Amino acid sequence: MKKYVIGHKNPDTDSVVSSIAFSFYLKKGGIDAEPIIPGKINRETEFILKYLKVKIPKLFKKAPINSGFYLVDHSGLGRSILGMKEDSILGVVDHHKMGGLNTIVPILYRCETVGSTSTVITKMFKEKNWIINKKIASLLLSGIISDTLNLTSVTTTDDDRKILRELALKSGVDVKKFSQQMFEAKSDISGMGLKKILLSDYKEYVHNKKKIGMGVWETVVTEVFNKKEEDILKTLRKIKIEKKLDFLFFGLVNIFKKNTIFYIIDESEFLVAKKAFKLKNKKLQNAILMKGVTSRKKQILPFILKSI
Ligand SMILES: [Mn+2]
Repeated sequence: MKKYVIGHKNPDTDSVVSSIAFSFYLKKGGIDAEPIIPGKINRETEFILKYLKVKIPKLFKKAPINSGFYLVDHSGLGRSILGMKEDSILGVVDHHKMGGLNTIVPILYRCETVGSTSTVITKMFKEKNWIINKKIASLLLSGIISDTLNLTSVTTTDDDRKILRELALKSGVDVKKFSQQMFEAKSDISGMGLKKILLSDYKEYVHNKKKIGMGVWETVVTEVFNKKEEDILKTLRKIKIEKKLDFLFFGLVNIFKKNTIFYIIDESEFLVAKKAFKLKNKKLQNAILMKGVTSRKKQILPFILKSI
């Protein structure tokens, strides 16, 4: 049986570099598993792979049949590639809330409350006393920088800080300079339509039988969105209908200023957000500035789900 390592849909840097690094880890343990991606990589990941001269994993639109899968950076079918089946999952390495996986046999399941899957994978290498080569160290370092916004997100733990330091020594990468270049690459929207931006880092959740969509766009340049509020709201309302959602939210995250503009498209979303974030306004506000908020996973999603 052919084996693969795969991250979540709308792949971000952590999910792509984790796939590559974990396949390397498995190989050390005698398991052949090819890293693949379930969608096109974003511009940050593109910059990293090009810079490190690492080839982009093969893209699949649907899970290849008669295969086994190691899921990284996600754990449930909802976040996984189309056609994924529970009984073809061989293992999970993750740092998200549980994705509702139900397997028929015991599988490798490693989930930790750290800032990135790359952190978990580095720990797994260390536990085995396996040497991490320069290239893999650079990839894992990129995953930590990307997910924790260079250790500034509230999701950052002491493990992330310690491991990033170790990986920087191993790889020889100048973290400050490299992260700056990563964030600039991530912020490049040239040639991208608004809809593509809104759906670039988009996730769906089912909670209390409601279907919730939530996208974020992490950037160092928010000015280009300043006069686009109406367009953003209009496009989001279209997406909500297209995807048959009960609620749709979008957050524009400013990596340097450490804040998020949270877009609220209609009354129903406003009611949820009002309760979630204890907003004082009685009347619908279409965009709220959330200071100090940069993490969907920890600072937005749990409150929205609770409120729903
Ligand atoms: Mn991640």
